[in-house]
Amino acid sequence: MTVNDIKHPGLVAWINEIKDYCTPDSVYVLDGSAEEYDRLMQKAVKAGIAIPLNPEKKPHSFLFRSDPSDVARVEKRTFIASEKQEDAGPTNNWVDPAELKKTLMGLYKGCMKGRTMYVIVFSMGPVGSEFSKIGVEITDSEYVSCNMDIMTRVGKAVIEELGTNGFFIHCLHSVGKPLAEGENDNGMWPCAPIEKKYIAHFPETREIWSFGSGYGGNALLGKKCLALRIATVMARDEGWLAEHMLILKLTNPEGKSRYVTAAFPSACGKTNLAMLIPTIPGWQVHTLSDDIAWLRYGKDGRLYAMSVEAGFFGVVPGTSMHSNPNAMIAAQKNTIYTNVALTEDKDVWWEGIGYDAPGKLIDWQGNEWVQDKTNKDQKPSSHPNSRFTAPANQCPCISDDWEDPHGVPVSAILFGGRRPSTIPLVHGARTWTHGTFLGSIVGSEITAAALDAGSGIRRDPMAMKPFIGYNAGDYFKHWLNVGKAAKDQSLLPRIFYVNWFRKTAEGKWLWPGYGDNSRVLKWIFEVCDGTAQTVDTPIGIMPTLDAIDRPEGVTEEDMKELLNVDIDGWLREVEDIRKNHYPIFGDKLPKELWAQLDSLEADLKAAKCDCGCGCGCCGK
Ligand code: TSX
Ligand code: MN
Repeated sequence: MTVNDIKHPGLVAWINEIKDYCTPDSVYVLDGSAEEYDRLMQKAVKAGIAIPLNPEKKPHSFLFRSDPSDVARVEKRTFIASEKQEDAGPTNNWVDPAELKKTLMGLYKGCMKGRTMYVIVFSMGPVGSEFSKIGVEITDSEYVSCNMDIMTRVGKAVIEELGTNGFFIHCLHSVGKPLAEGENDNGMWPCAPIEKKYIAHFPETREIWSFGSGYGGNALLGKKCLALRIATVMARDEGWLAEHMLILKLTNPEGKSRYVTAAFPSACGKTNLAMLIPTIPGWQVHTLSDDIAWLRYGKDGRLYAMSVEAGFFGVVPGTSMHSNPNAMIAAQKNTIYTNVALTEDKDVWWEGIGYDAPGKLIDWQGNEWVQDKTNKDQKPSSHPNSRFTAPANQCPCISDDWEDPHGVPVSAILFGGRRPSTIPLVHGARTWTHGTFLGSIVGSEITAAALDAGSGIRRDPMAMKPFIGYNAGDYFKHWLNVGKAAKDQSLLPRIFYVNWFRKTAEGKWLWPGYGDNSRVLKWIFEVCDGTAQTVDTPIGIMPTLDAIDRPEGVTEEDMKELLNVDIDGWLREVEDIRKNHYPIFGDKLPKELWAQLDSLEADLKAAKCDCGCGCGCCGK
């Protein structure tokens, strides 16, 4: 399509403005068709940056290898350029918007020379849903265009939905590598050096300007930039929640379903949980989202979650027919692989795929690579942040209602992190405010390599620390406000804190995880039904010792450990939150959360109190 096919004068004017400034060789508007995808992909193949995979192994799939400087989101080059610094808050890099625009205008001038400028009109959420948001990404990257085609709804239907004066979020992107006359990428992933990379957000004007990176969340602007950072700001203003959450449907043997959302920091297996295969007979899990959920109240007063993406951009290493067969099948065809190893017969391979490397490989940097199992320090063949981009509808366990324009009513919200000690397998909040407190303290242990002076826990509130587009203290306040806005508190989702990652003192996993997590989901389902066996503890509600069926290999002693309330451990936790975590947010930290911390501490001390009356007054 061309600009002439667009009937939205505001959009046409913006396209022309960017074209005149960035001076691409041509302008092309995506219609979202399959032929178009193939054409763009062929262009990338011709430029030597995409490799077609063996159609007998991975039909209609391609491998890209990025530049080693461009392999992940770069938080230190990510900016929230709000008018006031306070509105970016303590968790974001702030720059004055006028100053940042000036800097970026310097970089954007002529930056698309020698390239095609693509106009991607996309919808986050099903086309036509009143809760969806339309964005327009202008980019000079075929890789970005093809990934956006999979990850979002793109093209004609969205352009129609936008009409002649619909609102859209302006998303400008360039890889920052203009080409000389007759030059092409010639096998080199285009990007700019790190100090010229900018992932800039202008929350007041709902704009995203990204420069210099072609990778993932830096460049596929619908995902982290729009559906989280800009959407959190819109959600605050409009009274809803944009969250880093998977959505799953849990069905019991009687056929009754409940919807669960879950937010975990990275490397906790969100995609695996979203696509879990229960080990308990008769229970089923279906997937609606593995990464992002937008939540708002329905007319019936319940909180509804809508899936906003159309694909999965999943971490590859560790994905196997054992850990996540549904993801393996989803990524078997029509998939873009980035930074994994290539086999001699043009299939892909990676660490943790579940079988040995077949012969000589080409690693993610393009070098020959032969597996050496005697060398523990061998560099991996696939980058640890290598990815698959696969259409959601290829997932065998995709939920039939994943595109419901109203979303689905949520029964439970899960928070979790990687915590080898202290945090039990599962505990539940008593109220929405208590649940907001649990979300605010989420964190994972820091691996030895990153251990600094701190407590050894990296806090990542609601798994949203890098994705809150405004002041994180105000974000907590907004969470509390959403709870208060419920027309009936009993209709609110129940909030839980789960921890699949408990270890013994000897470092052995206490819980088998994966499909056996369905046992925890079952208890949560029963809590929502009001039929679960629960006990009240100082930290919230918990299962009784026999409320959760033990998986094979988990002894009663293990279960006691998994469900133990470690009073001293929790008191250390309280201290860490009080000294190291909550002060980060200063005056913006809502009083209600400080009060939650105080009452948790009091309840823990009362439980420790051995004067016999349980009052905590003896101060022991
Ligand atoms: O995704 C994981 N989940 C959630 C699954 C639905 N992982 C992988 C995390 C990195 C992405 C897990 N790892 C989980 C888990 O529940 N649990 C663990 C830890 C663990 C690893 C191996 C074993 C047990 C626990 N067992 C053996 O190795 C035999
Ligand atoms: Mn994510």
